Amino acid sequence: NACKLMAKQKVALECLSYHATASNDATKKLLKEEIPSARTYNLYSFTFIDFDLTDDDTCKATIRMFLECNLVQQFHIPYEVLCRWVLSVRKNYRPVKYHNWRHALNVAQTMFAMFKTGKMERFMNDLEILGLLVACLCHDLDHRGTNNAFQTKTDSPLAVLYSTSTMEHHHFDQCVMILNTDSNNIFQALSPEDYRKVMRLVETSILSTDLAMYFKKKNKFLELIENGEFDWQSDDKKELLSGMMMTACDVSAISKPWEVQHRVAKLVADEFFDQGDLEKMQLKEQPIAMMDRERKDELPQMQVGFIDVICLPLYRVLSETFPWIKPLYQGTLENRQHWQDLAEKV
Ligand code: 5BB
Ligand code: ZN
Repeated sequence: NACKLMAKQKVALECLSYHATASNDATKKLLKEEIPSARTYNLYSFTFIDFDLTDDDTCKATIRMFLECNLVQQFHIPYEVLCRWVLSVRKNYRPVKYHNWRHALNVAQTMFAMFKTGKMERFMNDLEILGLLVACLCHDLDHRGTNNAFQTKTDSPLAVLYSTSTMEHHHFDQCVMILNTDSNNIFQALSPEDYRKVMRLVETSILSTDLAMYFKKKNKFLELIENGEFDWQSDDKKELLSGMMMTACDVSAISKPWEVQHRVAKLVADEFFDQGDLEKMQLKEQPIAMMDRERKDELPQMQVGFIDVICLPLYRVLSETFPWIKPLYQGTLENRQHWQDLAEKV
C-alpha cells in the first residue's frame, strides 16, 4: 500500500510536467468558429479518413458528432465547456506514431458511424451514447507508445499502481483528471445518478480496450449471440456489448480502404519497432517478432493473423446480429486478401 502511494506520487509528478488543459484563447477561438456539416467530414461513413483534416478540423469534427447526437442540448453541456474539453483531450495525447489524438478521433468516428449508419443507437439510450463517445475519445489518453508488458518489464510506476490493464487504468485516470479540471466538465449538468452511471460506463468501456479483456469476455458474448439474444437492455449485457463495440472501433483501421489501411499499419509497426528498440537498448532483450525491425518482412503475415484471430471473428458476429455494420467486415475481408498477396510475395 505504501508502495502504491509512492507509485501514485511518481505518476502524478511525471504527469504534472506534461498535463495541461486548453488555454482560454484556444477555447475562445474554437467557440467562435462555425462547425462544418457532418457531410463535409464524411462522418456517417465507415470509410472516414482523417489524413486531410487540419488539427482545427479534428476538433470541429468531434464537436459535430456531439451536435449530431443532440448531446449538447440533451445534457445541457455549456458549449464553451465542450470546446475546452475537446481541446484539453487533444492536448493530453502525446505525439507518438499511432496511439495519438488522430487514433482517438478515428475510434470515436467509427463508434458514431456504428450508431448512425450501423443503426445501433436504437440499442442505447442518450446517456450511453454520450458515455461511449467520451470513452472512445479518451480511451488512449497519455499513451507513451509502449504496451502493458513494457510497463511491467521496466517496473514503471504505472505498473506498480495497476498490475493488470496498466495503461487502460491510466487512460481512465487521465480522463477523470481532465473532467475534474476547471471548466472542462462536460458532465456538470447531470444528476448525481446519471453522473455515476456515465462515469461507470466510461470506465468499463476504456478498460475493455485492453485486448486481454476482449479475450476474456468474447466467449460469453458469442454464447449470448448463439442463443439468439435480441434483448441487450440488462446492465451486464449492455456492458458486454459496449466492450465488444469498443474493440470493434479500436481496431477499425483494419477495415478502411486498402491505401489507408496500408499507411496506418505502417504507423502501428513503427510504434511497435520503437518499443522493440527500447527493449534492445534498455533491457538488452530480444523483442518479439512484432516489435523487431529486423523482421519487418513478416508484417503482412502478422496482419493476416491479426485479421483472422481478432478482427474478422468480431466483425462477423457483430454484423450477423447488427447487419448494418457489415462494411466493417467487408472492408477487413478485402484487406486480408491484400496482406495475403503481400505475404506470399516474400
Ligand atoms: C496482437 C496481440 N499481441 C499481444 C500479440 C500480437 N498480436 S497480433 O499477432 O494479432 C498482431 C497485431 C501482430 C502485428 C500487428 O501489427 C503489426 C503492424 C498487429 C496489429 N495490431 N495490427 C494492426 O493493424 C493493429 Br490496428 C493492431 C492493434 C494495435 C493496438 C493493440 C491494442 C488493441 C486493443 C484492442
Ligand atoms: Zn486505441
